[in-house]
Amino acid sequence: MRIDILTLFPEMFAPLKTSLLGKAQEKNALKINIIDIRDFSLDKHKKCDDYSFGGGPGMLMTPQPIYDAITSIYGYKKALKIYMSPKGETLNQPMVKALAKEKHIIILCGHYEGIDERIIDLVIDKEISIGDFVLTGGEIPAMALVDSVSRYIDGVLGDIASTEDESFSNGTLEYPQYTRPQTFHGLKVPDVLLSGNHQEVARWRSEQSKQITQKRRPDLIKK
Ligand code: 4FV
Repeated sequence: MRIDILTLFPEMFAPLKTSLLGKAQEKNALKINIIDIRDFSLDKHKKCDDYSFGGGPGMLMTPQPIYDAITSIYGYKKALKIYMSPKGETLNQPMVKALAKEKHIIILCGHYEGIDERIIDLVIDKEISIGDFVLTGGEIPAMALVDSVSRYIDGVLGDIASTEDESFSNGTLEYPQYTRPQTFHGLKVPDVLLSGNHQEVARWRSEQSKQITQKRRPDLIKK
């Protein structure tokens, strides 16, 4: 998969160069390209924001630098063009799984009060939100989307099976997990997990998932 990210703050994306995502890029399992929108501003001072027509607090990102940046990307017409916004569809695991099937994704990060609406009319296919709260910019939401989607790309996770038996993989929350030592501060690992009886372990885990999901997220069970 190829991912192009448009931002006024390219330095914020260092996290994507570390750990699993960093390694995946080194072995070309994933191509992430960060584009500085300011490079496309035709303003003599490279200005990329201005006041809102009709008044109101804060600044808005101007359309020209964004439009020229997006349309400068090779294949942008065929790519899925996403704007991270609190007004978008809320990201969840089924959506992440669907996005992972895309060949080319372009993500636009807003900042300040947001962007000129005409960019959404002209070049955006989908608005996505990471939750009902407001951030200072779309950069952290974009990283959350890239990280979650990348887990479904071959060559990113050590074992793609990790995506099969985890929270939300089957609409429930994940069961508790333990590793060595068997006793920690007096707390013992449940005996069933030390029994070697895989059937019993699977039954215990499924029962735990049901109970935890019922207690913490009954909405998932209804769904
Ligand atoms: C956001 C969210 C979000 C709104 C104005 C950036 C901010 C500022 N994006 N899910 N929640 N964006 O709060 O995606 O430009």
